[in-house]
Amino acid sequence: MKPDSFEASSRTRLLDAINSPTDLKRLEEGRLPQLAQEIRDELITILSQTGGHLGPNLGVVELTIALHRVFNTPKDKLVFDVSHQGYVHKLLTGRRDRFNTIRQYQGLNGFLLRSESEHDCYGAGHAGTALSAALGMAVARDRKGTKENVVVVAGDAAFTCGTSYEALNNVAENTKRFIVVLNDNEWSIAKNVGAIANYLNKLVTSDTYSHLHEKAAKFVEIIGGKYAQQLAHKVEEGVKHLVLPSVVFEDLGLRYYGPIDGHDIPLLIQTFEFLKRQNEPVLLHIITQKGKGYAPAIAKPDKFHGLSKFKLETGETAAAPTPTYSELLGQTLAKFADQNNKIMAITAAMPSGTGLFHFAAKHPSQYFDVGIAEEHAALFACGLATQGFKPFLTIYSTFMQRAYDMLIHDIALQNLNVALCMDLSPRDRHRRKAQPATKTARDRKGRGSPTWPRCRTFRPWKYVRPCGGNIASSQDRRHLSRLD
Ligand SMILES: Cc1ncc(C[n+]2csc(CCOP(=O)(O)OP(=O)(O)O)c2C)c(N)n1
Repeated sequence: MKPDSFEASSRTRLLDAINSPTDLKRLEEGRLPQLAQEIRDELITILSQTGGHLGPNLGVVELTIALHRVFNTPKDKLVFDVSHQGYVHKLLTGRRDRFNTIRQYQGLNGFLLRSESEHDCYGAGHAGTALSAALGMAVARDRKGTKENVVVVAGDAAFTCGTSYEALNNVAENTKRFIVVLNDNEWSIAKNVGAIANYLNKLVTSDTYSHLHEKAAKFVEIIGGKYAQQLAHKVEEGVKHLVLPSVVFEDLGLRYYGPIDGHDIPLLIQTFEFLKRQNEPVLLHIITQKGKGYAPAIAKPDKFHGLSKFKLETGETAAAPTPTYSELLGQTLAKFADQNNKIMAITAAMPSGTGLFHFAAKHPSQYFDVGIAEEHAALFACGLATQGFKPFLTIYSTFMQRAYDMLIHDIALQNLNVALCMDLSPRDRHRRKAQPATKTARDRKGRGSPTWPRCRTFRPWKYVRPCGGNIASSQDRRHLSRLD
């Protein structure tokens, strides 16, 4: 489709005339940066009223525009990991006029939902599902003999999930056409952690590689054409193996491209056009900035990952009426640990949500953020417990589902002394005054998952819960102290 028949008046917003990805494809390429700006303005304005995942979405504006320029949903499949970064996709796929209902009663969901749009080929909410689900789609396509593209968008923290590697372990032997976009902004909710985060950082900061890569990209840009692309690829190939002794993704059978600027729309479009012609699985590593375009979100990526409504001018949110029970937990565990160096506090990528940042500040050597790896967190706690340590496994109820097998097979059957600190379970819904449990299906994944009732079927756990409205109540403190 020629990008010259777009008829929006210059006085109206470009965004107001985008009712489908087809409209986006009609727009002149030179006007896409303006569209990106309008999308950012829309995200900031609406989310200041509704709350939501602002930072992640501000970071993927150009990426999502480029994806919808090159690929054709719903035929092509875009699979977003977690899908909290799917708001821009919603805006471009016919949901712009209802965007102000996001996360509201009977409004748009805060995540992607198959039942909400034909452009949402896969629903999510929990991390680490996209690669496996997309691989299933790619294999189904190959079996059916159809030609659609399957593209995964996964954040760098998705690569701390074991499931992502379980999928990567199977990709190369099952399909030749599979595109993974690794959206690297260095942040999970908090700063991303672990060896993989360090590895990605090494790829990004390797001077020699960046320099030669830039040269190769320019070469492609100037000369164009298939031959040049192949030649440039050879240059990059050689360079990667010179600079990095082992390129993890290539060794797993995915051709690695990048890192490239994830805010450069022409470069992204050109790269996707190239990648979709490849007859081998590919991984494109893009660098983006979480919160791009909104200073308060850049300054505090953790807070603006997901937040309630805020003041547009300053990014301020209303102060919670009391500290949350999560904060109480973090502070109390820190107090226990003052007297007891056997206490270990574990989070799976949620130090602020679980209140453990209080603990981390006071007892860094007894604190572990293991990444989005609930199964590993539970097993790690088991190992500590077998050696006489006292692990506190702090995981939201909905994400504890991931570790359900470990709760039975490892903790319960071996009767290990592991304390489960489960936030947002059905029985403590009342505990967050600032974020009451939803009366709607606002974010279908999260609130009040039934992990705790299930747990009770296989072990006589000691159950302790805060019960006062005032978290400083002596009753609450007594309850918590029974955990020590
Ligand atoms: C199994 C699971 N555990 C924890 C979470 C909570 N969570 C939501 S988004 C997120 C971080 C995602 O980071 P990344 O994938 O890098 O995307 P970004 O927000 O940085 O764009 C986490 C930990 C989750 N969704 N699923």
